[in-house]
Amino acid sequence: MNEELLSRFAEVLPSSGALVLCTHRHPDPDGLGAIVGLEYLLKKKFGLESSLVLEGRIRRAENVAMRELLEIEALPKGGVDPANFAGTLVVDTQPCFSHTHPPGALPILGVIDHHDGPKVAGDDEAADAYPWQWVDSSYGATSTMVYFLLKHYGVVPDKRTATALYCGVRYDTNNLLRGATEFDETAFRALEKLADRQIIGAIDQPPLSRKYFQQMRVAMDSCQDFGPLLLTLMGEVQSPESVAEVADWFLRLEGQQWSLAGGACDGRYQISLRCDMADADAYPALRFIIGEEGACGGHGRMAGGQISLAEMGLEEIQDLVRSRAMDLFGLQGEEPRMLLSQDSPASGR
Ligand SMILES: [Mn+2]
Repeated sequence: MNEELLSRFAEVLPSSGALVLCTHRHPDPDGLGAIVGLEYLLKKKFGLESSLVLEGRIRRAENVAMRELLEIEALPKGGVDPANFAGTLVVDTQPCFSHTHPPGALPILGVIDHHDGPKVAGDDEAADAYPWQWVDSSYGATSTMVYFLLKHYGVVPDKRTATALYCGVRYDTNNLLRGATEFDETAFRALEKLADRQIIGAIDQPPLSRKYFQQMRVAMDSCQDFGPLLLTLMGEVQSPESVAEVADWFLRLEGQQWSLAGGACDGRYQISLRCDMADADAYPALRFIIGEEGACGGHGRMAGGQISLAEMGLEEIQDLVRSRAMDLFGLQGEEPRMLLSQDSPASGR
């Protein structure tokens, strides 16, 4: 942990006033957790108010429940009056990522993120891009980094903040099973003791809409089994999160190694790639599959990205993704089996 870097965070903050906190479009529990954690730190330690700006609807049931139960209120994106704020802090993403659009009229004062991407720590250009930047992919969650930032400044999270940060750590690391380091484990254990168990339970098992089950039926009907790869290229989907959810879900098929899912939503073809092998690196794999046509980011065994539907048609994008995935996994000429076809083995392969 670079304590000197953490100390310098205080230097970029205004002496009074308010900040905007934001994350990537369609925020996930880690982005929300990191925002709530920072909001608390700014208030408690520095006496600064902050307003959250969330871009894109939150539709995954767990994320909706987290937002409602923790009463995470946000300004509409167009509702930021630059006169009221000194600057912006960006969490769980980087301003250069295509799915991230901080309010334009405000300076970006700081960035906290654990994703690899176009610019990462160590990149000279990135190091000077903003007054303060803590980008380190050796953390499984940005919420872990925010936990350590609170700790550095001697601030103990209250119950709501601890619950939000805990959700962030556990969802991004899948309960410390995915890409978690000793830092994530330390944060997880400490936050677990402080978090609200009733709320954690309710976020874990939220009510699911009928649409959810309809979407899963479409996914099951679309899933092609290539052996080392499950490929689920859907058409229009209900939310970008459902693409990630489908990729996660099929990864649970026994013996599976990679799960790639895609679906069209909000003018973009969303793509999620997952792998269940310990040392797999999903980001370069998805970077290859998306190529110059789109943008992506990722961490460890998970990566996500999108290709705009403005210039390419849905089928054209699906063909491109399929063909690059076949190239990458050495599956050219392989005949897929539909996951649910009658001749699929009931178990094993
Ligand atoms: Mn994250």
